[in-house]
Amino acid sequence: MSVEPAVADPPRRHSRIDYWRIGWIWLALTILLVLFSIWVPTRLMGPPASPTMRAVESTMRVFSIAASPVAALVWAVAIYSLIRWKSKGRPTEDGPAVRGYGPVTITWAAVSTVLCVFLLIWGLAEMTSVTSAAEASNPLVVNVTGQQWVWTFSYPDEGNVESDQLYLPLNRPVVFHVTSKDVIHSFWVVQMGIKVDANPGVTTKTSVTPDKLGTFDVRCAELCGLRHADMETAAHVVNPADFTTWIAQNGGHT
Ligand SMILES: [Cu+2]
Repeated sequence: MSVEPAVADPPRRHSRIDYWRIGWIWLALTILLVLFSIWVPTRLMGPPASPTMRAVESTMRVFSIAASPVAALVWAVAIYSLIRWKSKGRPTEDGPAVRGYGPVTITWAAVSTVLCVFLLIWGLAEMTSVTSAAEASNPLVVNVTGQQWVWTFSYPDEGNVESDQLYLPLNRPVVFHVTSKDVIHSFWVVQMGIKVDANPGVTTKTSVTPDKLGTFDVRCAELCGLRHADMETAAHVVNPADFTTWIAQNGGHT
């Protein structure tokens, strides 16, 4: 019985990692992502139509900015590695192994902790202010019912007027009582910054004070079947006098 001679591994060329280059890529990406965070995400939903939406936008902006250097670091290492160790054909060796290094681990854990605590405190404070602002006295109650694939709104304190478009008076707090007739939907008034699940057999609540005249988007934000994408309607914010007129025209009273 013959023993195969052991084949020695080819000598490894341990290429050095150029930390400065990674640093420059990180810095450039961080700047790009911060600029993106400031200008892009909040503009995708149109001008805000409530204090809630303004609070949501500032939270989106702050969270995106805080996440930018972290995302940029991951991308910088990935981009550097792709370029530095790119291989044509079958690779014959791996890149240099990165093993545990105390200071990096400690820095990483400390920065993550500070970021998480900051986001938690900011998030809780914003959530509290948005909720308390919307729970003002004398709110208009609107019952919202989702079903495949339409929204129905009714006004229980105004003679149960019913409509497939949402009408709201300017600057009056509104409380939405949301439910569904079939599957789970999600009631989303885009430019007002409110979104809540519509569950069959359950009533969920959300509230907002619209502070801008105009027509805004109501959408379903939960995949609910074939025509989910068409499940949208309009929210009209009108002057209080016009709202009273609209209620009266539809057989109700304020
Ligand atoms: Cu849907």
